[in-house]
Amino acid sequence: MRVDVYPTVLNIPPAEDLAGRVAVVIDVLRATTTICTALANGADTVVPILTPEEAFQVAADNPDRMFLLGGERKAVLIPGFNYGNSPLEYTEARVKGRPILFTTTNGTRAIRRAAGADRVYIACLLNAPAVARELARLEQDVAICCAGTHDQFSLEDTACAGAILHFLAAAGAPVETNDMGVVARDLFREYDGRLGDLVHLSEHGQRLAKLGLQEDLLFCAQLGRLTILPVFTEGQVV
Ligand code: 3SL
Repeated sequence: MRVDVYPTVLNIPPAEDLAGRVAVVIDVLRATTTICTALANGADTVVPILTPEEAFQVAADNPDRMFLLGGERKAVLIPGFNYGNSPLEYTEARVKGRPILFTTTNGTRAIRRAAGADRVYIACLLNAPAVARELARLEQDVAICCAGTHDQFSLEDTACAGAILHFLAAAGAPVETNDMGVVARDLFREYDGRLGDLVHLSEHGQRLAKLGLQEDLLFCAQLGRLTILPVFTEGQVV
């Protein structure tokens, strides 16, 4: 199977190039970690939305659905939203059974851009081994789509892509990858066992640390904590 890694939202191939492939979207800090955590804690669905205005509109148009609003701009809570983009906010007590309209700077854009693939998985370090096992089972070509940060390469998303490649190899999958995939796999192997260091070293990690979000960094760096396989289908992640 062929597994290509794309480092930023801008590099995600157009729909016609994703057709026939499985996509995996990664935004370790913090959108896909938060989505996986919310769903693991029983959220009904997470709807990736591009702008806060659109989120307010969808909520106003569907009052019966009792949407929660979550996400960030510049890493902080959007005025009028229920929750920000910290996975620690999405506890079972708050989200169980609730649909969430979710908008973030890079992550939700990446998810929407990957929509042309046959199937779109949402991944982070928490569920990377489980996602790799699923890809090995499917035996289909894969596009690993890293969100990156503000259209730049990010260490943490690349390492997560590398973790998926590493666990695919461990599962015995015969994988061919692109140059970005080689870099990603080597980066993961270099930091395996100390992913917390990598997340703290990353530019975005340092930005979040300055905002006092060190606990988020520790949480997002946990490899294999979850086994869920969230899928983006018909406009929502379930
Ligand atoms: O850009 C995004 O999608 C966010 O995950 C960024 S932040 O960690 O909330 O700053």
